[in-house]
Amino acid sequence: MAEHETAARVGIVCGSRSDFPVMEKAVELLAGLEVPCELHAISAHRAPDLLFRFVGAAEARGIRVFIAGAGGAAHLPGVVAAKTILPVIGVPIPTQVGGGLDSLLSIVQMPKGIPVATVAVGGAENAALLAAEILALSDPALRGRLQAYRDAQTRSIEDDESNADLRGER
Ligand code: RP5
Repeated sequence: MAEHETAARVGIVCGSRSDFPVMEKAVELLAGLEVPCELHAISAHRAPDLLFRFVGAAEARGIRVFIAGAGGAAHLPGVVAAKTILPVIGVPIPTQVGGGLDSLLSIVQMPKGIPVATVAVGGAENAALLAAEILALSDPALRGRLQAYRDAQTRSIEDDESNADLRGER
């Protein structure tokens, strides 16, 4: 578990430590936006009771959004969503099956009634941005940091050397 000093607002969970290289991209992005988060490896099928305890206690500890990553028969995000009314964002982990098509379909094809917002295969950065956007609905300072992130991203493209001849057309 990686825990920041202040209470986590985003709970990040994945099915295995082998998912950490993908999920740590979300941790890094949230840290840049000054959003406290925590990262856990809790398999939904190997440790369901621990997963239920984690999800059940999370809201009282300050968590407002979950990011859940899993690969293969990726039921973890759906199981998390089944146990909470907080928003859940699913991250399909790349696998040997079509680059992670199995994970993508497992997460995106949630039957009606229990939604999981699904990002691209390996798309942990977008999961972090979406989580931050949800939190920013009630956090103007975070909204400002998200806008600054967007502006910097746009500037880096406008300032790219390949676009030098287009600068006068701004
Ligand atoms: C899933 O199975 C995990 O999310 C991981 O992506 C995949 C492989 O898990 P390990 O064999 O690395 O534990 O549950």
